[in-house]
Amino acid sequence: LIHLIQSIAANYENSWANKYPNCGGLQQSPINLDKIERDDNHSVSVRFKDYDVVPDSMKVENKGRTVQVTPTWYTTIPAVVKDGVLYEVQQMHFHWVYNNDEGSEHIFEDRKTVLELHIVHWNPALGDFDGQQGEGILVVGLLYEIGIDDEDYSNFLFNILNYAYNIEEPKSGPVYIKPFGLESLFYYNNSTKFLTYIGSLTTPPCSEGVSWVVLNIPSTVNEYQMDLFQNFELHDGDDHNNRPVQKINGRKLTEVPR
Ligand code: 1SD
Ligand code: ZN
Repeated sequence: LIHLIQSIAANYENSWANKYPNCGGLQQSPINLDKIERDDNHSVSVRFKDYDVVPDSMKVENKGRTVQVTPTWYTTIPAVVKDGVLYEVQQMHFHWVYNNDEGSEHIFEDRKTVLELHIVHWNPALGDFDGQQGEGILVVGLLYEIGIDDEDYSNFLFNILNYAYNIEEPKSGPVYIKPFGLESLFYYNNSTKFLTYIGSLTTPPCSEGVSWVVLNIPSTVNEYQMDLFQNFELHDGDDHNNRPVQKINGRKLTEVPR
């Protein structure tokens, strides 16, 4: 029985396409960012707007499939402007695994890193966000690798993980944490480029038309923080919440200087 449960957990993403046809589509995420052809003929502009505005509240929940942080701003909502289109921050969440160091979703420079943060944005001109629309969603992806510098202890992950023990169970929370401006996510990150391509949500219904903006250099998480992530339990005893890389099918990536 244990084997059966383990194999169901290990294969949970394989059957998505039966129920959610998009998951078998041609523009899926994540991908191996090394293998996608660079498009040098077109340029893309990416600008972060009001990322320094501190939220009025910040809620953290174990959603069963991930740990999600939902900030609320009463007045100014931070956004990403891509090619003149505004996408406002909705929530952020993480992807990781329990048994090894390959918890990220995207592959870059030949490897998966230990953790990947997604900051999900929505274009409000298209109506209300229901979390499932592909077109109109922009996700900023930030990879984390294990690092040992002291700075780690002052970074935002520490804020989020401070109350981790309250939300270890799947579908638990929320806890409210001390709000921080999202700009601080990038304080110790030396990325020089944004890697942009069109893909999908990495969870069902895998809607396509999602704009991905991935930073080209990982941030760091320390072992202690990563242990706290690995104490969060996922639903159905899942041992990971990261999807394998998907076929590129002729898509191209545009590099944008940061
Ligand atoms: O996995 C998340 C999912 O939880 C939800 O946040 C969705 C947006 O509504 O986005 C996907 S993902 O593609 O950002 N991983
Ligand atoms: Zn995600």
